[in-house]
Amino acid sequence: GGSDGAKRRAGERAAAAVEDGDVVGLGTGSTAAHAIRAIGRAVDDGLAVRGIPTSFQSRQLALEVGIPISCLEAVDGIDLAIDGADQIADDSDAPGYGALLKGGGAAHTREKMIDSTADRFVVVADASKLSGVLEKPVALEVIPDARTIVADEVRTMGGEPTLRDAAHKDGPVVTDNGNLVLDCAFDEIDAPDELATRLSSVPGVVEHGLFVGMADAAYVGTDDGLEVREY
Ligand code: DER
Repeated sequence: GGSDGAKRRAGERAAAAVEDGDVVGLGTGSTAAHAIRAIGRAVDDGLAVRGIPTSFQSRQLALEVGIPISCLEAVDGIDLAIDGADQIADDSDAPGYGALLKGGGAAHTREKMIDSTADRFVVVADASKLSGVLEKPVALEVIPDARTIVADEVRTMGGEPTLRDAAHKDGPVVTDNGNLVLDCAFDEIDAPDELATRLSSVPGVVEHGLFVGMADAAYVGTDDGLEVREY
């Protein structure tokens, strides 16, 4: 969903904040891709940066557009991470304001590693991602053998787990880390921090898609402009 123009405005606004010498976390998905392409153009114009990809897809795109890439072990921290989201909690009166649901691209494990360690993490999205409360399914990356015990545990928590099927491959989606994805519907998530803590403690769960208290800002593309949120 969301217009490509809105996604492009969001991605390019985030890319404009990249400074010479920065180590930049390169997010996954179609909105972050606009930021990656814009950074590639800045590199062509002489900007010196190193990119840390969050997925095979973002690494492939970074190579395509000429961003020098590195890895977490080879850098001393990340200055700015730019990443997309599937939903952004946008009720400024709610405790979960600025919480994100991520994982639509099954890349949230590496995304969270990089987004969480960055000095500044900005989300790029179109306005369709804004929601008063997070209410989309929570993506869990799970160890393949653990999918049934994790699904059972999710059900006891009131969630409804669904193994994510691949679109162009028989069988389930397999992540960059060789694991499976359970999409867990919890209806409205009024206390994202509590659910995040509970999901993290389930044996067999590698990572969940709740990013609570992590985003420093959001650049949200609208039909005719851009909205900025600072958290
Ligand atoms: O997987 C993710 O969390 C991605 O950021 C992704 O879901 C956002 O995708 P989009 O920018 O293509 O909507």
